[in-house]
Amino acid sequence: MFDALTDKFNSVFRSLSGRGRITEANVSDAMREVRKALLEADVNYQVTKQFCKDVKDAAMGAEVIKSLHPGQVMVKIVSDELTKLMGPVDPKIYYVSPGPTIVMMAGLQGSGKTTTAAKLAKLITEKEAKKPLLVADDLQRPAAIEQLCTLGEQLGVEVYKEDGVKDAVKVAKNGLKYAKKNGHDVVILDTAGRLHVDEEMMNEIAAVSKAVTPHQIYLVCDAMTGQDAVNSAKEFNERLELDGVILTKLDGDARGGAALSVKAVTGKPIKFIGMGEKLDNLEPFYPERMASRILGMGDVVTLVEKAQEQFDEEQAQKMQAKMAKGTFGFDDFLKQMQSLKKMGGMSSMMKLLPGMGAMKDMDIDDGEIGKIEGIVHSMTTAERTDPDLIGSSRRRRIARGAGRDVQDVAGLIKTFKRSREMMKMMAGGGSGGMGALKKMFSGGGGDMMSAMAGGGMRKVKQRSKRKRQPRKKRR
Ligand SMILES: Nc1nc2c(ncn2[C@@H]2O[C@H](COP(=O)(O)OP(=O)(O)OP(=O)(O)O)[C@@H](O)[C@H]2O)c(=O)[nH]1
Ligand SMILES: [Mg+2]
Repeated sequence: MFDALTDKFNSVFRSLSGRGRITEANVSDAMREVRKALLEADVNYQVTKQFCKDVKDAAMGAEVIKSLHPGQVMVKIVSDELTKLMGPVDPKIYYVSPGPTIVMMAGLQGSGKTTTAAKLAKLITEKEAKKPLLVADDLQRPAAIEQLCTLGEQLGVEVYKEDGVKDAVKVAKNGLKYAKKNGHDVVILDTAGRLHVDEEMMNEIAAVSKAVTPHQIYLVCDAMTGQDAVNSAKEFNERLELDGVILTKLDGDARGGAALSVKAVTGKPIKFIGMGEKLDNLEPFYPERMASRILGMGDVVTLVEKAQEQFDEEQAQKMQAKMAKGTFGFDDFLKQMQSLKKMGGMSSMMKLLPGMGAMKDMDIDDGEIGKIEGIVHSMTTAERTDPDLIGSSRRRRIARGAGRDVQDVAGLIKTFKRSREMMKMMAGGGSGGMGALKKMFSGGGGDMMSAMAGGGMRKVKQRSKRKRQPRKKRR
């Protein structure tokens, strides 16, 4: 997602890092690059212009925190401005009482209305324990009713339909009546789409809207159509009382233009995002998370903020010197873990790491650290300083001592060595303690975390590996 933008932002931030201070000149240079990248990503021209101005103003006014580096301050500023650009949003669905709450989907042909109606039905059934009714109110396309019925069947959600009828207002009204009679909390209306915004479609959907007065009207937009999606959103917004936009096919949107412009151009927030064809690929939209995704960094901003509160600068400097020299041993490793613990526990930190978002539902027990501690404590002092000493018989001894499998020990040593290599590489940049810490998390975090997690978390290790692939080429 948003690969080009992510790469561009990264190269801009890299060019700023290593400089002592943010000056007007280097911010201007950076912003020229950012502007180009945004326009290439199909972000609306006005939006781009305003965004770059806002970032520049914020950057010029920003106090550069001593322990951070200009590149990082810029990351934070850009992230904040991206968040502002796409927000604020309210990801909650509001229900009326007494029900049913009426939700209407509108949008161009093929934008994903029918699929999204079904996804929404699934979400509110599972997460909010409601009983929705899907109403097949697309009477234009012959197969539309059947498509919705198939989806309804898959979900076990009832679909209201009338075969051979052409009056969308009538079907909507009857659907609502049916829902009231049968105790449905929510009615989701699937409507017809057209190739372009045209009078006939607008009249039909406006008539349906007037007849049943939906509580929520969502415009479904295909993110892959970029500016076209934004322009159609503008037109729909002029004719209907939109409550929000559902941006679909973000999984296939490599540019990000629509995601970034929709709110600024229409004034309507993105409420949900479609992240795939499967029915559970619908997520509430969070601007700060999207900003992090665009910047390709997990929620590193929060991580840096947290680290800043908790991290011992002096200790960090020492660690960094060791990392740079490659003399970072298992004892230092344990110290790092203890720092992490202080920052709020492994599981909460994991969620903030780049590429680890997928694990947010997984419960990572801080006890995992204990297992690694056990392994490290079974090593001799010499082994902790120089893991190269550990051959197969020592591995067996350590495993016995820690009460773990030999593979667990071997796995920990292997990933530790790899992390150490990476740290050496990254810490060489001459940046301060925080810089090293941040880089470690944003670049080598996967390895570091896998190493920390050790044998008990092989599943996690594989996932983080897969996710990390694209980061490599940037370095
Ligand atoms: N990759 C991806 N595909 C999606 C997403 N949402 C919908 N689609 C696909 O987009 C295509 C069109 O989706 P529909 O739900 O039929 O679109 P529609 O707006 O109802 O189309 P009409 O009824 O013809 O106006 C289908 O192949 C969906 O599987 C998404 O978030 N990601
Ligand atoms: Mg449809």
